[in-house]
Amino acid sequence: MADPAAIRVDVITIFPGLFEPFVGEAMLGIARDKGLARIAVHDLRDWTRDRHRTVDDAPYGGGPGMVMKPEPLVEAIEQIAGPKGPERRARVVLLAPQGRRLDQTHLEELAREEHLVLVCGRYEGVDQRVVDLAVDEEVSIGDYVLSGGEVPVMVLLEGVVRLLPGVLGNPESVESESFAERLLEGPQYTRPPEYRGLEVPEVLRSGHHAEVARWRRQRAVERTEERRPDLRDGARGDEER
Ligand code: 9D3
Repeated sequence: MADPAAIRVDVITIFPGLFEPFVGEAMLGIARDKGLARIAVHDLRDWTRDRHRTVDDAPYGGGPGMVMKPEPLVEAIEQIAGPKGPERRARVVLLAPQGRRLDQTHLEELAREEHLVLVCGRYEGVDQRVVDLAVDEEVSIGDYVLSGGEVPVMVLLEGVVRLLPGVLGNPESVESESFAERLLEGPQYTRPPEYRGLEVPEVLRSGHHAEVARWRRQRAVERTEERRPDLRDGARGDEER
């Protein structure tokens, strides 16, 4: 049952409870039940030694908020992933606003790893020595401000798990994605054919497969042009700037 090729994922967080319903959810639950992914969530406070289980402290140089202190994080990461260096078999990813922006290509790369360790930052950030000593890469999910790395880890995890071979029933829906990256999906309809005066376009009900394909293509190009001209420009990896 337990596929030896199964990806192993460890999450380090001060809010392990947030992940409980999430990892049991549809796709992640299926991946786990099928033995395709082994997901463990760890409470960072288990690596503290003081009575108050302290994980943060005031920033050197002053400023607002708190910074995650280095000892619990470095010790947790090293225990789970081993020391940083060529011997390490795991890829340690810190979710942080200053990280590289996540995209589909990056998810595909992460889905090929045998072991991911996903570290959730909180407060104003983590002590730089954690990054220097124990983290392999920093990843952001986009240019907007959240309160911590927990939701970004869930985004990354869901994006990775659905790419694992055997998770989705139809590999076709994964395959069409390199295409989908460059073109937004056009409008979609299901029954009834008329709803509150709004009709499903005639061509979709016509049964002319070639015409349907042409119509869908046109709507997709139109919508991409309007909403995401950056996708048409192609040039992956150097969007904006
Ligand atoms: C005022 C400077 N802020 C950095 C842009 C401080 C700051 C904001 C938000 C520090 C930490 C956070 C918490 N966010 C994350 O940990 C985070 C995040 C995000 O906020 N947006 C997109 N991706 C990510 S990944 C981790």
